[in-house]
Amino acid sequence: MGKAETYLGEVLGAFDFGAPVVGAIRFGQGHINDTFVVHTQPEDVCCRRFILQRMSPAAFKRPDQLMENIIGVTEYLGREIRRNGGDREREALEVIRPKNGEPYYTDEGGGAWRLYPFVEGTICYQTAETPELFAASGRAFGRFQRLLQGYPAQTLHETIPHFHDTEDRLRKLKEAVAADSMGRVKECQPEIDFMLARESDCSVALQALRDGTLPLRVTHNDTKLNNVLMDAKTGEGICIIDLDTVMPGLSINDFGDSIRFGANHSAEDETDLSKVNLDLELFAAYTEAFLEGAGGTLTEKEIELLPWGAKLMTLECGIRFLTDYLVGDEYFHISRERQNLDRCRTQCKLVTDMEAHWDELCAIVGRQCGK
Ligand code: ADP
Ligand code: GN1
Ligand code: MG
Repeated sequence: MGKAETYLGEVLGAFDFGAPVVGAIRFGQGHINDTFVVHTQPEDVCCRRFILQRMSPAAFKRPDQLMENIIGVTEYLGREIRRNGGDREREALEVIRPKNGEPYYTDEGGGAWRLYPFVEGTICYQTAETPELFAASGRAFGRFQRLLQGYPAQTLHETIPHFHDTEDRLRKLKEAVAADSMGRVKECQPEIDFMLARESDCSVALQALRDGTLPLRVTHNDTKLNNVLMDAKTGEGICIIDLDTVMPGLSINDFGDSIRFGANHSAEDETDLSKVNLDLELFAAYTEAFLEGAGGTLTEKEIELLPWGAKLMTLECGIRFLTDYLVGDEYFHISRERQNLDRCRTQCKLVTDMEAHWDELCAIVGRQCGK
């Protein structure tokens, strides 16, 4: 399929931006899609920006189904936001169709591209600078789940099958270890052993789903801090983005993925592991705010299992980074060698920290439901 830049000219011509395009440059720090910001020059205002994305061909095999999900979810969110007196343009993404009227544009190399308005006056953070900021992201993700409570889950396509199937993720790791196609297993034995030692953990949430202890909901499934845009003035979480993985899932995973990424002060690929530590204050701030945003939609059992969401999402992400390293970095974008292994190591460190502070995590969550 080739580099996204090869097709940029063709793709820019396929959309009507309503004004001359001044330029398009790579944007953001997502690991999956090829994201560009497009600058245009209307006559009346100084500049109007758009987000143009080529959906990752490695991650998404059916862009048609993916975009059907996104259009369904963004239109539904738009109606809910308006009904609650919110600002639809800033609080939910809106798909802009190409000139051919399809939900997205397919370039000559087969790449699938979509367009959104750039949500102005917002900041996308990579680390939680303060507990207040992290709490604001938690409120936004909790609210997102509440707003989608009534969404017809059966109409959603599974954009990535087995996405948060931690048992399956471990199985794939074992296959990658057995194949050792890049000869990298020898470098990662401690990390492989770390994951294998936690095999029974991988079943905790899935088993709770299977036996009906946890309900299936419409969830975001990729709740990193950089997937919520924060209002530049008020610091509130304004718009949830990166809706590629909105699918039926578990609320504890949405909670947990945010904790994994945001409840520490280091980058996901930090190589100095002494800097990678779970911050209990951030954990507590997020927990309170997520539940406030969710506004009573979570059951007591879901709340009780929130620490498991945090541990499992971290473990699972570590397994995924490690698997991707072993197969030759096919899935997550990398900008340097061994980055996926470094990412895996931070996740192992965070899991270790969570295990060491398990009782405190449970106590923080327990306080939220009066236990
Ligand atoms: P990925 O799946 O690769 O993470 P995202 O959809 O999260 O792709 O987009 C990558 C980055 O682009 C985001 O982290 C954010 O910085 C920026 N971004 C995406 N959509 C918008 C938007 N509509 N307005 C402003 N910034 C956006
Ligand atoms: C990816 O797309 P992005 O960068 O927000 C990934 C998540 C991982 C995350 C790790 C569709 O998120 O599942 O947790 O990287 N998204 C997809 O940083 O696989
Ligand atoms: Mg993203």
